[in-house]
Amino acid sequence: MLYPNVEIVQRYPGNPILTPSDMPVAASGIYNSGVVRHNGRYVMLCRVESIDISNYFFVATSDDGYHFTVSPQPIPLPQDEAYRKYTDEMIYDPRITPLEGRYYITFAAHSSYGVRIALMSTQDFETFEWMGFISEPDNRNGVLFPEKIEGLYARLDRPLLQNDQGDIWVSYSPDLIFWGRSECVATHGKHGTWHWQKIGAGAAPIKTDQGWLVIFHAVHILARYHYVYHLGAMLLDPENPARVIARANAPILSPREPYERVGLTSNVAFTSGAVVEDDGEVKIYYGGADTVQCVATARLEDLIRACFER
Ligand code: BMA
Repeated sequence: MLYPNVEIVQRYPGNPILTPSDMPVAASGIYNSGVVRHNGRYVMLCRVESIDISNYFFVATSDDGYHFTVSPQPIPLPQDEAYRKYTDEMIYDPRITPLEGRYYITFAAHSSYGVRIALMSTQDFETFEWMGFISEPDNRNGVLFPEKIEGLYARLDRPLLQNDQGDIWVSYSPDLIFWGRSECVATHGKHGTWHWQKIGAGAAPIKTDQGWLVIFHAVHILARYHYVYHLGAMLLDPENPARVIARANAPILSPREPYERVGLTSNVAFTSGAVVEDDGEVKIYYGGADTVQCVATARLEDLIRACFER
């Protein structure tokens, strides 16, 4: 099918907005960051990979959502054996959900046991409460909904299938620790499509009058080995997020600019944060090529329309 040559999502001309050289430490890459608005400012939680390939989360703040200042020290994380056991290879893809007056941060924790979803919370991005691991292996791309649904907390996640494939699922919890009633929400596409290999939710689902808007990443494989990460959009039923109301048939953004195409991993646009402004503009934060942090904007109504028309 042919689509009109119209950009629904527009890249910020000043991209990338953060690079390894903006970091207070020697870094090889800044990956996909979670972003929220807090006390009138933008707060970003950046995954920074140090030159010795260890991972840290740094807070960065901004008045306008484009120019960020990175804190000199990474945020404190637990140091005990129970934490280290499941995180000793990598921590990554922090996503932030404002919920009941706190910010809940989900991230992927990688170890020889596989990858699990970890949870912590904060009120001020200065002190953090560690809440534990909330999935078995192999599951990641976990993100909480910003409110309870039918009396329960809800999250999207992405259990891994064989051959590194994966679909988006939803689970529910009475207390954010014990999760169940899991259902598959959306599957990866047929062989040969842009979402053929795997899909995973990005920023916290955005509540709209047409349902939950989910901006997700989707992967296809090029020339047998090369993964290409696109951004897509779908709308979920407000009361039953296991039901997809509409899903865009084509990506809303694909790697095109040099900062998305060339880096530690080529051809990656991967989102884990979005901010909706009062005037209906959505700032979509995404990592470029596993090396730099970027931002793009879209109109909320265009993203919703893309779910039905694109
Ligand atoms: C995914 C995650 C992301 C990364 C992407 C592309 O599996 O690890 O952090 O950006 O791969 O390498």
